Amino acid sequence: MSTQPAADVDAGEVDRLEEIARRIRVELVRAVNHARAGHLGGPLSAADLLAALYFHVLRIRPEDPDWPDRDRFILSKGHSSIGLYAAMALRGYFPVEELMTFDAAHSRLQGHPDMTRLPGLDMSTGSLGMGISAGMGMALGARLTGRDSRTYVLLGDGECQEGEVWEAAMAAARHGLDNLVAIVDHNKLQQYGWPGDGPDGRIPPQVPGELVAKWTAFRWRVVEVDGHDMAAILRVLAEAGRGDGRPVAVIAHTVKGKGVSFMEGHYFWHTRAIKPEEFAIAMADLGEPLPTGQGAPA
Ligand SMILES: Cc1ncc(C[n+]2csc(CCOP(=O)(O)OP(=O)(O)O)c2C)c(N)n1
Repeated sequence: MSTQPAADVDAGEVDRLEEIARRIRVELVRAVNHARAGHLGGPLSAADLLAALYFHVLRIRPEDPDWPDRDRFILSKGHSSIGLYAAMALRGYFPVEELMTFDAAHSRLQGHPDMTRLPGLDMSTGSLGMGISAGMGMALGARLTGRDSRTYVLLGDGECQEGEVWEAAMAAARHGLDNLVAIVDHNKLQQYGWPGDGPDGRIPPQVPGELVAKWTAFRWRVVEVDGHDMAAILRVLAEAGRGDGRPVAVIAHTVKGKGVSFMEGHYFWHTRAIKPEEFAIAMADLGEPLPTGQGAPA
């Protein structure tokens, strides 16, 4: 649940988006369970951000995905594709049932986003670090063509270890791209990490405060937000991208595996096949208990 919505955020809209985020989580866990493969921890940590973006922030037309004046969205942490697909399906880009084709050889819904297959994707991603460079180019392109279009890029905190992220960050600041918004899903875990004294016995990708310091040093405007507090997310994104001559970095504090009790905060749920009894618990956690006898624990 979110904290008390501020006066500037409509409480009904917050409730609507929280329910959509819950549905995104349900659909993505179902699809990964069905595929017997795929990522879970990262898509679950990003679900609230994706709900806010696809159902409130982005100016998009699912029925006209190539609309030239649309806002652009790039899932730079492309391994979280199933979260993006769930948001897109619920928003009307394609039938929700198609999510069950996730990761199949001939599906449009590949393990990593493929813009040559699925209309509505602005970029193919999966090789970490590249999405923000493409987003920088799109933001520059919007300015050169005089379009009032913003570009939003969702990155992982582990991904921020890639040097290319900082090349793009430096160039975006140099060009004063205040139509560019980078959102970092700061769940403090990556794929395996390194054993150590941190969350889940791992060294986190950054020390506390490091991302704020680094994006600030690269001359971006930086805001921090609880990435599971819908009202706070809406407030922050309402201001981002309407800038003061600087690109904006939103550091969203999140929990890997958010919403599924036994996945929360555990790096090994980055990607793992779900057992039937685990699937039943996950669905119950997400408010969609399975009918008795369908994988329910004894
Ligand atoms: C260039 C590159 N190196 C390695 C990988 C393999 N890989 C996929 S996800 C991942 C961890 C990413 O961690 P983070 O960005 O924190 O993602 P999240 O925790 O949000 O899932 C790695 C190393 C990759 N996709 N691309």
